[in-house]
Amino acid sequence: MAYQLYYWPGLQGRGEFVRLALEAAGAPYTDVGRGEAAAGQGMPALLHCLQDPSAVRPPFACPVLVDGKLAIAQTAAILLYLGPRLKLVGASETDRIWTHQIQLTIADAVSEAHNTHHPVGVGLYYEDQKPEAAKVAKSFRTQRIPKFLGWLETVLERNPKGDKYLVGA
Ligand SMILES: N[C@@H](CCC(=O)N[C@@H](CS)C(=O)NCC(=O)O)C(=O)O
Repeated sequence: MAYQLYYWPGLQGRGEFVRLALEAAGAPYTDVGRGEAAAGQGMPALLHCLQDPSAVRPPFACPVLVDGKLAIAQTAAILLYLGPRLKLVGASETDRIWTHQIQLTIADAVSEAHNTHHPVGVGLYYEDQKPEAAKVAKSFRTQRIPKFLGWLETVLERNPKGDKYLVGA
């Protein structure tokens, strides 16, 4: 059965991390938020997924991946689930947990990038926090991006199986 991805239509955002994995593996999936409401998809379906009052384990935010009866939120958790199923990660626990560490670090970078535009409040408009955003953006550019990218370069260089992939061959 095809996977269902629930993510905001019109932006790549964190949904893209899940799309990239599904696309790389050629896995069948429906990008529900980008579908037509008339076909039971689009925004109504997305909002239902996020706000379904009958969900015992409701997601906090999207992306959400649905596989049959299982609904998983949190990008890194979704990729932890998909990795072995799509054969995008090594079979050993060591490889899988290392890959997960890398993904969580990338998620930290994404969060910090988002924070550069919303340093005072996530719920406030960027226009209302421009001076603070400029300060945070400067330290993000000069300190944090180099640290994240430098670490990823090191991971590539130290991969014993070559520098094409972060983990394994
Ligand atoms: N840590 C979560 C963050 C999820 C998240 O912040 N999703 C955004 C879109 S990229 C959202 O819909 N946020 C709504 C909210 O936080 O209220 C993940 O990596 O999936």
